[in-house]
Amino acid sequence: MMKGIIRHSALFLAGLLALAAAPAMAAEGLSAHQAWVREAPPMARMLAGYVTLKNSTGHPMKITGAESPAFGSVELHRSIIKNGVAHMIKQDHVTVPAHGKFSFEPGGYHLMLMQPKQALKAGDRVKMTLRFDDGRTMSFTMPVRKAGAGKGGMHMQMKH
Ligand SMILES: [Cu+2]
Repeated sequence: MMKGIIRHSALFLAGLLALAAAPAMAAEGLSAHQAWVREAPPMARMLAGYVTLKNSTGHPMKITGAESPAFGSVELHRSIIKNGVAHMIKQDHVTVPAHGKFSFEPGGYHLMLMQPKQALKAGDRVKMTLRFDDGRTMSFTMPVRKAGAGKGGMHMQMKH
């Protein structure tokens, strides 16, 4: 009896470890890549998060919202330049095309992370959950990084 319980626990633990090690996947056929949150000054009321979503299915997937335990609220935003001025426009939804990808990336779409519950610095990790129009969700972890710390220039984001 005891032996059986121990074996069961070990299997359960192995399952948890496998889950933790697996690439972020949910709403089957969708995967999250290169997720990160841009580090901001400690008093910042808003941060931006980025991630590329790949859809390996034959149908589009519509994201209608997002939430994170690290923030009071999360919105889908798009940055545009209009008459030489940068604006951010809230999006009701964004769509990951069938057999395609959608990127939240600097200068374009981003996850607007509002009312941080505590100051975040490079090296911290936050959990993000995306909601889809069919009621499914997808969760993944976003590490906090300094802008420009990764590959690819972020020079256009810098202020001189
Ligand atoms: Cu924004």
